[in-house]
Amino acid sequence: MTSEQTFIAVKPDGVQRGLVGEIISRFEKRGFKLAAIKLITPSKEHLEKHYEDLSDKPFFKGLITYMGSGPVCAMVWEGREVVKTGRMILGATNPLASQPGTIRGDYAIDVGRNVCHGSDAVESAKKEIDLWFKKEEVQSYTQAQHGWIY
Ligand code: RTP
Repeated sequence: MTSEQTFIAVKPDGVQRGLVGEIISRFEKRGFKLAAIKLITPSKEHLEKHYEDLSDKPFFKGLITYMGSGPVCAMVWEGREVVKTGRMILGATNPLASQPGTIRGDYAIDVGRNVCHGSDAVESAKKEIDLWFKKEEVQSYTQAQHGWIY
């Protein structure tokens, strides 16, 4: 069974609004497995690395300030095609373009306060997981319900 991992974060607005449990719940109920989780207020340097591909965008400075404004709930989720499916669970980057039933489509209206982040590809997920977590913080285990979901 091929499985993969993705990096999902509840951004500072999502943490302040009490949406952490809701977001975890959606991934759990879908059948994905939580491999790592922590609350962290990321430094400017950390965020500049995370968003280095966007450094020439006009919204870059505001994005770094927003993302460093409070605790972020950083997570690693695991399962079959979790990178692509995780992005579907989150919805489109611009919440106004997100379908109802997605996290952004249900809880956000502003692209600059879009509640959550999800890796956009398997390779970037690996880079992001390495940036946000130490090896020993990511757990490897078999879930009791494994055989029922797959
Ligand atoms: P994310 O990394 O947060 O999951 O978002 P994404 O891949 O869907 O979108 P990306 O283009 O990588 O943008 C990263 C974050 O930058 C903020 N943003 N603001 N026009 C704007 O003001 C604008 N565009 C993007 C959003 O918070 C977006 O999630």
